[in-house]
Amino acid sequence: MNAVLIVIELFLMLYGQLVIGPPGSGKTTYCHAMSEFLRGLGRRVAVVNLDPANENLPYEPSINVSSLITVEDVMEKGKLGPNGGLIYCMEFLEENITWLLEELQNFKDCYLLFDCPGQVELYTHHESLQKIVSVMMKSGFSLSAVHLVDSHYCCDPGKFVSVLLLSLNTMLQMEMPHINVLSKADLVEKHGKLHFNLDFYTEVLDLQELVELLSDDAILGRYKKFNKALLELVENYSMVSFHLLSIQSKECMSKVLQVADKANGYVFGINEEDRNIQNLLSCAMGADFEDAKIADIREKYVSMDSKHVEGYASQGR
Ligand SMILES: Nc1nc2c(ncn2[C@@H]2O[C@H](COP(=O)(O)OP(=O)(O)O)[C@@H](O)[C@H]2O)c(=O)[nH]1
Ligand SMILES: [Mg+2]
Repeated sequence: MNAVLIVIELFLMLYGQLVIGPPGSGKTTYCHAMSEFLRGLGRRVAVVNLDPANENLPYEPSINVSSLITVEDVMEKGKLGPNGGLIYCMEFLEENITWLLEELQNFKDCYLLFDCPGQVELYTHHESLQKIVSVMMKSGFSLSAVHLVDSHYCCDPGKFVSVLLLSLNTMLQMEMPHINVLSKADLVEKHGKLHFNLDFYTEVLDLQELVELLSDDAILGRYKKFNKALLELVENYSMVSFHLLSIQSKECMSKVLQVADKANGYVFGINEEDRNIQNLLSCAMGADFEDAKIADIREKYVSMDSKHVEGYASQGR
């Protein structure tokens, strides 16, 4: 069956999330936790494992790319390393996209969660995943990218700059509705105190504050102009902001689901029984105050006594 016929068969809009992000950012854990959370809300869910290197999955995948191709086979037969093998697998999946579309036919009544590989080149410049998503979007799928980045990068200003650039690059490359998420927020200060209040990292509004911090750094201080220009670039695009997530927190899971549903249009769809006008309006209007986005995490996980936090707060934030 070719892709055109499948487009015709998929007359219903199918909603879901493409869960992406660097290795270890929590994608697989999120897919498991979110699938349980959604089932608890009464939704039918299918988790699709698109990472051919994923072993010991904590969830039962409805579709598993490993039944099409595995990294071990590719590495052995193609004499490739793990990274090259993974890239080959994604190119193979792109060529065999009809396999995936046919498999998805069995889950037309489900909300879909796609658990993706962690190689960042797949999101920053390699084209296979973007093309796979593009074919799916044209075939009647409405997906939002949920881009997870480990929140411990907030503790280091230099690393936070690279997270900002990675997120912006990924948004531009993937060309789809997108939300950025700082994962493992319960561990946010495990590797050191934050220099600013949490909303500095989630709202991404005044990045010039970071330039000053970077200038204090013995190595990065030499590149003040360069860092300033990079941060201006992120600010000028005005596209990057973050939501906080700890999978143990129902409030966080609910908030991330709400924004993902708003991004993929699930909340505006017409074929789900549990939708109501209040849900739709509150989601459409973004009814939560910004502070509610971080209040739960701040109370539970972040100490508020650091010098910078006080300084930042005293500037009216
Ligand atoms: N404390 C904490 N750990 C998490 C959270 N999410 C994921 N992890 C841990 O992060 C590690 C990497 O997660 P995994 O889902 O395998 O990352 P992936 O490579 O992006 O799929 C695992 O040990 C998870 O238990 C979270 O919200 N809080
Ligand atoms: Mg994984």
